[in-house]
Amino acid sequence: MTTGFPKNFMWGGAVAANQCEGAYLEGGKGINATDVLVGIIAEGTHPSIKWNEETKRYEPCYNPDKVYLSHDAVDFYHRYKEDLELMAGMGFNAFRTSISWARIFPNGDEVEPNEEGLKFYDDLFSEMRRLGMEPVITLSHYETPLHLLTEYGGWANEKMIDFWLRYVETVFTRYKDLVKCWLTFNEINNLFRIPFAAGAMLDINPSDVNEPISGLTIKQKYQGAHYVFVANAKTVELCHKIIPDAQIGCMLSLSHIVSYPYSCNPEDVFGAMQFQRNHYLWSDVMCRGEYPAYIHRIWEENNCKPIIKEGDLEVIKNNPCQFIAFSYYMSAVFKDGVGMAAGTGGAKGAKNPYLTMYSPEPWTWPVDPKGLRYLCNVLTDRYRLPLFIVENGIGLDDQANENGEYIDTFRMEYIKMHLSEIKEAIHDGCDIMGYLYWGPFDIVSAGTGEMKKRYGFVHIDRNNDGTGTLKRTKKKSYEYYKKVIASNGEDL
Ligand code: P53
Repeated sequence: MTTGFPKNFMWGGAVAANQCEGAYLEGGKGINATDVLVGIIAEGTHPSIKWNEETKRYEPCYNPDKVYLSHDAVDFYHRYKEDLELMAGMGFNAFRTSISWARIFPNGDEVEPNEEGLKFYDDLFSEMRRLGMEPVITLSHYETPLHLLTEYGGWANEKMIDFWLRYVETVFTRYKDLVKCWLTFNEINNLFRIPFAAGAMLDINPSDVNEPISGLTIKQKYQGAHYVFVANAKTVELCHKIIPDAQIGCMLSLSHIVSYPYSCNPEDVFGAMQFQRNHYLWSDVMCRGEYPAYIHRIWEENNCKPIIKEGDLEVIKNNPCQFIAFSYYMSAVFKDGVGMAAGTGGAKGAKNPYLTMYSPEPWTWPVDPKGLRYLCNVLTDRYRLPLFIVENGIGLDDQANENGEYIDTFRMEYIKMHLSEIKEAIHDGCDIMGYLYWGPFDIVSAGTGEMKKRYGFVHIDRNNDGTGTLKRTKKKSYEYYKKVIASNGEDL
């Protein structure tokens, strides 16, 4: 029985290329899906694209009244050495970021990769290693080249599998000595909810050109999901072939699994289970290697069974993920007849009377540390696989006091409460690989596209209107997290 954090526990933080790098047109990079969004939830169904009657294609068309903060973000592209030094100062032994696919294949369908993009990540990953951090690399964090959506319809099209595998083979081969821990698709269980970004899908023959996403049918979405499952399995296979000593996992947004029945009314209990299954589906397929029993009725009743080619199920069966990486921010409740959404942009639906809503309006969400222990336990019961918490954190509107200090007390409390429950989960028998705090330096919010909603231990001077010096300043939580890591989680 293990009590306390294991010796080889991975301590660190996580970001995504599109939320921190900026330099969105530098180094030969192409436009990707998130470049034409202000925020994923805020603008999810209205990307900044316009239909061109002549070419019969969508093209980027930025709204002059909006600020696309991700285009410059916090300039990690040029300042990563300074930022990684700061992270090393807290004792990080792991750091998660993503490769922006459009830096490697700007349009996604080229045969030859962009050397400048490859070189950037060579330098970045080498710097992480030099500082003693294990690179944990997400292959796709909402960064699909836009051209693959506008030209092919993205994952609604089977051709995506080959474009994806060319990209994956390129980066596995290039970074095989530097990167030994890979994540496939970030929060892929958001594909249905956020089809443009998380699903990288677009209707290329729209009936209404002003609604490029809402035209997607449920059938197209399940077909896209199937292509993603095949691609995921083939990625796992390639990883084992090219980097035999690497580990590869799936990545899911699992606040959703912690959707408690609102009451003991069987309608609430059964409804909560059905809701959770929308999210379990992804790990059931990617980790157990087969479609679960409950999917067949869903396919039949919604007439949305995907075309499954000969050999697909075998590939999926033979190449399960080795661990489950996930994000966890909050919990939710399922009440029969009440719509719900657990989201970092602000929780909707029935409220849990036992939990307090934290973080400022409009992003309030119910903080639920014990929900994380619950989640680790249900995942362990269901899969018996190692778990990797690769996102957890709190977005606050941090303001400097009169001395220019950021005293982010609630962030420290939030971390302490969650780490205490992780410790309990380890004691319960869960195999937990590590804890990566989300946004260890301030970055652009994925959900709402703001800078104002900050997660960092390091403040970065950039504002919602795009102004700011980009100066980096440690907050109080910086010293706290440093102490936690130095004590291997004993001193919370
Ligand atoms: P922010 C919702 C929408 C988009 C991304 O979220 C999300 C979620 C939560 O399920 O998930 C992750 O920035 C995501 C990160 C993101 C983080 O949540 O909206 O993987 O990219 O930044 C926090 O506050």
